[in-house]
Amino acid sequence: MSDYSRFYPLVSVQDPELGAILDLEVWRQSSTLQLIASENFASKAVLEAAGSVLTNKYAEGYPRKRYYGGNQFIDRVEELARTRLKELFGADHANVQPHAGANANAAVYLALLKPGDTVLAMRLDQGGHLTHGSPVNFSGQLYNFVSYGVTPAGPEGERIDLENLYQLAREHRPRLIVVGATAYTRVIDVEPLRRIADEVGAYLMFDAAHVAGLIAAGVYPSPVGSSKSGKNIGADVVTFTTHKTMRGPRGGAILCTEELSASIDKAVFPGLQGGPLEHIIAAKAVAFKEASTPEFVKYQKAVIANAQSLASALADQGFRLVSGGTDTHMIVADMRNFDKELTGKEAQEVLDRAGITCNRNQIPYDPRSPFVTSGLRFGTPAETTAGMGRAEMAYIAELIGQVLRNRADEAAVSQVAEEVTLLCSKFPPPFMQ
Ligand code: DSN
Repeated sequence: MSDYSRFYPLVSVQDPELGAILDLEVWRQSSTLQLIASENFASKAVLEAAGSVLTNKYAEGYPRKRYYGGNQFIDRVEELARTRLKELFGADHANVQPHAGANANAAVYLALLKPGDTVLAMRLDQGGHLTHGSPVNFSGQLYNFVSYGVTPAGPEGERIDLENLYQLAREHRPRLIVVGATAYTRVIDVEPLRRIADEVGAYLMFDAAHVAGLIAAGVYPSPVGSSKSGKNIGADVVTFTTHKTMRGPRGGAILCTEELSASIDKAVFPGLQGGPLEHIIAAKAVAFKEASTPEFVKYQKAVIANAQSLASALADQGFRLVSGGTDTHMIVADMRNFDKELTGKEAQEVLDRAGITCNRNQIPYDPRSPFVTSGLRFGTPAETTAGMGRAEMAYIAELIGQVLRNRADEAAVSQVAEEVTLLCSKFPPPFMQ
C-alpha cells in the first residue's frame, strides 16, 4: 500500500493509530470500485471547505438572526450557499442547515404535521426510505403512514402505481403525500401527483435525495414548486442530500415555496437541530457553484449513459432488472434469474471480496427479508466522477457476472479483484489527482 500520509500529514504524525485507518480507507476508495448509488467523490475544493476553520464557530439561528456574536462572516457563507441553491433550482426558498437527508425529512414533518396525522408514502420494500414511515423509524412511530407501491413486474411494470396511490389518497385523505425514493430507477413525474394532492387537500413533498444532481443539471424533470406567482404546479417542499448525485459534502437541504418558508426554517432550527455545521454549509456552497457549470451537465448526462450501459450489460449477464432498466443513475438487479439460490446478501459479500462495492436491496414483492434480500443496487455517480465511461461499465458487468458465477472458487474471486485494482488505477478519484 502507498503512503497516503500526504493527505493528512498532522494526523499521521500526531495520531498514527487513526492515520493508519485513514490510509486504509484512502486505499479502499481509490483501488476498489464504488458502485453504491448514494455515494460519490466530492471535489478537492469541497473537501477543503469541509475541513475549514468554520467548524470552530457556533451560529445557532439564521443569517442576521443569530444567537451568538461573531457571525458576520459566517452569515455571508450561509447566505452564499442558500442564494446559490435557490438559483440552481429556481426555488422560492432554501434551507441549507439540515445535517442529513433524514433530518431534512424530519423537519418537513415537524413543520407540516401533528403527531398522528396521515401521510401517504412509498413502501420501503418497493423503493421508499426509512423516513417514509418505516415502523422502526421515528416517522412510522409518530405519524400514521399509509403506503403505496409499484405495479407488478412485466413490460412497463414496477412503476409507481398511480391508480392505487390515487385511491389511497381519496380513501385516507392524507395531510401530506411523499414521493421520491431510495431504490426506484424511473423518472417520477410530479404533475399527476400535484393534481392528486390538490384534489385531496394534501401537501406534496418530493424527496429528491437521489436525483437532486440530475435535477440541477436539467436531465431529470424538476419537481420544485413555487407559490410566488399563481398556482403551484410542483411540490410544496423538496428535500435532498448534498452528497449523492449532487457530489457535495455529506448533508441535507430543503427547498420550499415562499408560503412555507417560515415554518420550514422554524422546524429546522430551533425545532430539530442546534448549531448548524457551517464548514459543511461552506462545502455545500462550493458544490452548488460546481453544479451550475456546463461540466456538471455533461457529467450528469454521462452518469445516466453509464447507468444505462451497466444496466444492459448486467441484463446480458442474466440478471433481471427491476422495471427493466433505468432512467437515472441507479440500477436494481434481481439475483434470482441469474441464480435462484443467490441472495442479495451473499452477492454483496462476494463482490466486496472482489473489490466491487455495492449494496443489497429488496426488490418489489421480495420474498426475502430486508437483511437478506433478492437484489443488488448499483449506481454510477462515483465512478463517472473518476472518469469511467460506457466501455468500463460493460467490463464491470462482465466482472460482476464472472465473480458471482464462480463465487465458490476463491482463486477466481481473487483474479477479479486483481482486474478491479488494475481498472481503478487508471481512474483515480479526484482526491488522488
Ligand atoms: N439514502 C439511503 C441510500 O440510498 O443509500 C440511505 O439512507
